[in-house]
Amino acid sequence: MWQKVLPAYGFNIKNCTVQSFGNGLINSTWRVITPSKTFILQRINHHIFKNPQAIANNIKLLAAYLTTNAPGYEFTTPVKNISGKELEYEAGLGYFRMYPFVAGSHTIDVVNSTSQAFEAARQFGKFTRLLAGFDCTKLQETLPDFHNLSLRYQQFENALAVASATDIEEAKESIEFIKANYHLTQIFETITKSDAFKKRVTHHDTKISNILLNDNDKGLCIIDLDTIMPGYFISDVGDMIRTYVSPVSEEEKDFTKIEIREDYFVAIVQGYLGEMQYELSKAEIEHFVYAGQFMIYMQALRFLADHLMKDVYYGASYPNHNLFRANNQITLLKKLMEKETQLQQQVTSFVQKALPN
Ligand code: GN1
Ligand code: MG
Repeated sequence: MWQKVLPAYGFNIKNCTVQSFGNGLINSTWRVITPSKTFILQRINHHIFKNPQAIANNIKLLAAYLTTNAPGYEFTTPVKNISGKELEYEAGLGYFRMYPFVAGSHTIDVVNSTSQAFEAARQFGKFTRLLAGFDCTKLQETLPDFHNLSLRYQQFENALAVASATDIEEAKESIEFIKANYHLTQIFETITKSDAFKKRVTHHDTKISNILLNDNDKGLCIIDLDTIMPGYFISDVGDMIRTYVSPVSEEEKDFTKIEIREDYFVAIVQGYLGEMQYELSKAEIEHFVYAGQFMIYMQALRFLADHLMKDVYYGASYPNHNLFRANNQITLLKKLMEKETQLQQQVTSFVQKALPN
């Protein structure tokens, strides 16, 4: 489909090499090598992002603020097509945008050193910190209620109401676990009502592949800016805990490989709080480990609901794929809960050490 899109940017497809890039579940991404420069082309899944223009507007506002208030900060913005637009619409194919490829950068799919976890956490923390003075209510919600756990729980219940009896029977234990841990949703509800929890500019997809690293594995900048919206810090910290702390991803079917690596957790604390400690309230810092529980629980119930709804959202490449993913996340959540006290203690000691005497 990129064959139809490249001419809109003035490229002759005969001179371009195009490779599929990354492994996101929602959007499609390609690397486009032209004789002069390399680009990243992405198709926005507009069944999910129903208002692609909102993404483009948000990025423009943030880029303008950062250019003035944080000159030198690397923030990748889309290139314009030949009609001067950042968003390219192709009838029948949907919306696309193209980013310049940052020279000397690479991405990784799996965190395999604490320093990578630190670098990523620092970049996501720095991003929110640099935008602390930006009025986040100016941003549009590119995915309304994306991390609204109450609504996600409701969707899970709706899925249960329409699922087949066989599917429910097969997923019985997983369903019971989600229901038994409903208190995690209630904590979220308390957060949304509390003045101690602030909405800030939040990335909402802090997986490691959304960080560009340089040749020495130092963080360069954040990418995948579609879900940047006002949000709570628990979304960003939570998805880092969810995806960096275990040596295996949500795709792993051998759950004995799922582990909580405390040193990786500490790397997230150091990287993120090194930037954000003085922005966060005491109550927010006390919910650092909860952030991980919140995101893992929400991901588990989203996978489970999708399984019960016949994989309409995430798709599946083998039978029960989303049930496996849900159970993987449930295993991770159980292991995180076992270590809650000792991990939160790591947060407390970091904060105490960092406080000026
Ligand atoms: C989706 O497409 P990708 O991989 O960036 C999902 C995230 C999930 C993730 C799980 C818009 O992200 O919320 O955490 O899959 N994004 C959307 O792998 O639903
Ligand atoms: Mg994404």
